[in-house]
Amino acid sequence: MQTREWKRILIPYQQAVEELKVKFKSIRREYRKRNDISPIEFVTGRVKEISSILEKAKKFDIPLNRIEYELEDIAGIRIMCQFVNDIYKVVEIIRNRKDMQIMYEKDYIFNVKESGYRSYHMIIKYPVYTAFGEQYILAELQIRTLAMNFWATIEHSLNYKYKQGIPVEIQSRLKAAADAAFTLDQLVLDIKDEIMDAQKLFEVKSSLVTDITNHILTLISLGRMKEATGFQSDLEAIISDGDILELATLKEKIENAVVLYRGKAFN
Ligand code: 0O2
Ligand code: 0O2
Repeated sequence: MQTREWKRILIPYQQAVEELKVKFKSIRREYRKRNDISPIEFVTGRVKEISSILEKAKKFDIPLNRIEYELEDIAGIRIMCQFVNDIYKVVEIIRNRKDMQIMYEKDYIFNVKESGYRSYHMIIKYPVYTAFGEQYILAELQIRTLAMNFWATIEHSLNYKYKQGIPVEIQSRLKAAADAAFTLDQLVLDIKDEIMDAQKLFEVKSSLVTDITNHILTLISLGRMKEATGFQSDLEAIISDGDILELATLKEKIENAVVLYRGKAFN
């Protein structure tokens, strides 16, 4: 097959990866907008390189005209989570969607691979609307924690270096590193509530500061420079020494001031 032909075949996969990235990033954004903690930390995606497609097809004896039906990870999405139980929350979110049809799932967290690899895989069938009509493609979703991702990234590079196979001695060290990464996941799960409280506090604080700053700008636009400057210095003082309650009180005060001066401006 010529490169031009490959490029044509890969178009719907590229589109699927872009669309799926947007969809999963939107879930994260929505949680954040609601001042809630997202089970999704970050999302990446890629279309498999032509050379890797050919290599995998050869390894599994897939004829070129069957690649689109039998190679499930030409379109690949990776969803990273902070905590192991977030992975299962993301799985539930995906199971409840109507725009992705799950073909099958592989839980490499319960069924750890020989190498030490852990992740949750979902193979989905996804509709893509191209210029020439609707087409269904297969995509692989890999859902994992930050620690699992760290390990898999390192192991992947070593696999690349040792084309003939990673030496046994390094393999057993890698296995130990995978178990250490999983122990880390378990340890942070034990203090998850503490971590989430701290993150939530941070989210609430930054949202209050954004609101107050926007109100200060409104006061300036209403010509209330003196009041705006007063609120600005109150805000700076609270940011350096105050707490969240003081921020909430300041927000209420400035909201009242905006209502008052807006009323005066329009009367
Ligand atoms: P933001 O503002 O950083 O959240 P893209 O095409 O750029 O949307 P791509 O090319 O698929 O995404 O993947 P890329 O560039 O590897 O990373 C995708 C997103 O994941 C980027 O965020 C990265 O910042 C983020 N990312 C990658 N590695 C890490 C990591 O180790 N930790 C964290 N927290 N984030 C990471 P965005 O989407 O550009 O936006
Ligand atoms: P790439 O470069 O990441 O795309 P396999 O039997 O592993 O060859 P299979 O049966 O199609 O492949 O599916 P499986 O086992 O679910 O693995 C699919 C993908 O999961 C792999 O794609 C990797 O991305 C990841 N993966 C699976 N096992 C390991 C592992 O031991 N280490 C790391 N780092 N990643 C793994 P590709 O095509 O192998 O590679």
